[in-house]
Amino acid sequence: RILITGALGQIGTELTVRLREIYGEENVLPTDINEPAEGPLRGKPFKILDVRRYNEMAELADEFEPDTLMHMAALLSATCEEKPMIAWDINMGGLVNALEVARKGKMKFFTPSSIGAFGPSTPKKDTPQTTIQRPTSMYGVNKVSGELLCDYYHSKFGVDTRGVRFPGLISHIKEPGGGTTDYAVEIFFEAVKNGRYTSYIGPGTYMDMMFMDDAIDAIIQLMEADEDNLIDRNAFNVTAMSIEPEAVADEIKKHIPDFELSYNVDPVRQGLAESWPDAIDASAAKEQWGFNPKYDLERMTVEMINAIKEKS
Ligand code: VAH
Repeated sequence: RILITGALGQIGTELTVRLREIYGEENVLPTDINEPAEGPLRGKPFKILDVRRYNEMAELADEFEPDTLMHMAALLSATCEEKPMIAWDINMGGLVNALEVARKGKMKFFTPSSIGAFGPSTPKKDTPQTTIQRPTSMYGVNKVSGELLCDYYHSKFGVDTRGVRFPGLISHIKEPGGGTTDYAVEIFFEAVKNGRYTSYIGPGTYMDMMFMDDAIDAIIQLMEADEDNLIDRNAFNVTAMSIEPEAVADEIKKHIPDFELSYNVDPVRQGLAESWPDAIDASAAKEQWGFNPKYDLERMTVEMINAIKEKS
């Protein structure tokens, strides 16, 4: 039985749907700070939970008795720069509450880190699994701290904590909010709707990205992996592609020839993007639990454009 926080988020929404398909609806309890007003979770079992409230989370766990806690609730990078103290409260307060609930309930635990856990002094190409991590953003501080805290709960208390460093995730079911990589989602929706997009990330700004189906597959694979094989357990680099706005535009033009890309760079999110790696090395995830993404830019573009056209 799986308790999920942040189930209305970009990852949480699709993770909940997939987990219910695999383990049965009655074995998955999605929670978030609001009720689902629309989308695939509407009208199905759901609980309101603010992860900053430890007692409410503990009571929910006592009632539902999960054996696994998937902690997906967090503010993303750009929002964290706007509200750094609220970000600390939610991202770190929420995480320590979730780890405490998992420890006391002897639950298996998952929470995602991010390429945002790296900083300007990290090697930008083929970024190793273990390397310098001096991020210069509140989000990055949260993610590095989170990785270390999850390692601590494993070594100190024996909690089976697991996690990956996600790249930018691209999806059409639930759009992200407040991220730096969100341009790579917006560009597809705008291309289908208006035939043009103004990117807040500048040309030639490479970042790692992955289609959401590959991200959900990765979570399931990691959680089902043999614990004895996991060396890096809480922070596996995972990625499917390293792209920049022009590359996405060129791929979109194969389907929408008149598509036009322009730029209006946002210094805050451009600064975040430039502080992150261009292309990370995912060999540890491949070796330790068989990470194997299926979507490259070409296949993802077909999927995104077809799905968005169907919705409109
Ligand atoms: C963000 N999508 O942009 C998130 C992600 C790699 C970045 O963590 O903040």
